[in-house]
Amino acid sequence: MAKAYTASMLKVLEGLDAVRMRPGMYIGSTGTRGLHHLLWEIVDNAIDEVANGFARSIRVELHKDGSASVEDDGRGMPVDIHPDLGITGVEVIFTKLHAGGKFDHESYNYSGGLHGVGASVVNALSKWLVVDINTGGGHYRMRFESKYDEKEKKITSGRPVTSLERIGATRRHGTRVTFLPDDTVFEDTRFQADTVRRHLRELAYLNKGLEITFVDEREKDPEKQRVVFLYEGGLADYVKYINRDKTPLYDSVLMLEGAQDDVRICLAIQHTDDYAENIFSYVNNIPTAEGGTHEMGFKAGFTRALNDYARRIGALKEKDNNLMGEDYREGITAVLATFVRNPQFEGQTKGKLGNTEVRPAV
Ligand code: 28G
Repeated sequence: MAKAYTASMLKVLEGLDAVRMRPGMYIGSTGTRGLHHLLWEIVDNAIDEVANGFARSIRVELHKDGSASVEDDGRGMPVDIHPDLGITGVEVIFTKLHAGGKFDHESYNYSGGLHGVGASVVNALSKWLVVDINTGGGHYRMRFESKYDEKEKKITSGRPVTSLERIGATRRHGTRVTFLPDDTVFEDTRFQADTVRRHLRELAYLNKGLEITFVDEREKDPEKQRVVFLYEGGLADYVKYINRDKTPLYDSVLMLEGAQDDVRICLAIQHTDDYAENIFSYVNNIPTAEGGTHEMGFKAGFTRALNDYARRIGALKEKDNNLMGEDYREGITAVLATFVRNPQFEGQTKGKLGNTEVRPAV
């Protein structure tokens, strides 16, 4: 048992070294996009905990030493021993490569192609990473480091340098991850406040009711240090935000939500006096700028619904041809968010997914 454990663990840790050898394969680039991708990766995990119905709020902090923290108020990563691997769930999460990277050929690729590679990739590309877990019973901490190994004559990535230590009692629950991106991997390790703010605002719009607090401890102006994003109107608020300097043709924002099988969709629409159409679509919180079947389905359904309506109220007579989609979309601002349940959540019924809700305007 001990021997098998050591062997399998060695293999796992070699995986982290492979990430450092070809970072671009896992996070796209070692430029500023790749750097921020580390942060999005951890934020995505926190959002999953929210989407699954276990957490309500997220906090993102940028620290003066260049590190970043992400915190959720969910269940806390599993601190018990994984039956097959013989290590704690926490250690599995930070040392085992997960689906999403090209490492795993079975896994899907989103438009960005790189989301969901997992916390282990962030660990591998950080100088150090600390995870704090509150289970409702105890406060646990574990630390990982990447450093030059004299014996191996290379950098060993993301190695545990402590065990998962119980450092106190608590009634709180949640996970907090703090990491320092490695300056030997990234061209520039400075997180950009504007980029982070924009991304977090977008996520708050896409996930109605999710509270995201952003704190930039490097910011000198105390007014700009802290901001909370929380949109009870979700995509309707997003559309209002996009139309803030335009002239809407009516006050309300049409909002549609529905779910079937493993897909949940959310849609918000408001027309303006513009000529151009402005459609933003997403799958699992990732922008799909090139469109896709979700956007095509929306357009086809919207055209049909309005033609049907036009006939019903007599605006189109029997002899008239249907109008074209472009006619109905002139000046439209629409945001379409599609959520597809990942296979890993098969059998899971609790949470936001699966709650079908269709309701009219705000
Ligand atoms: C703060 C920064 C990012 C997370 C959890 C909670 C659980 C978890 C995370 O499980 C996946 C689950 C069991 C195999 C799950 C806790 C079940 C029971 C969790 C995060 C797969 C790992 N108790 N919170 N992962 N296991 N927050 N925030 O990463 O089946 S990750």
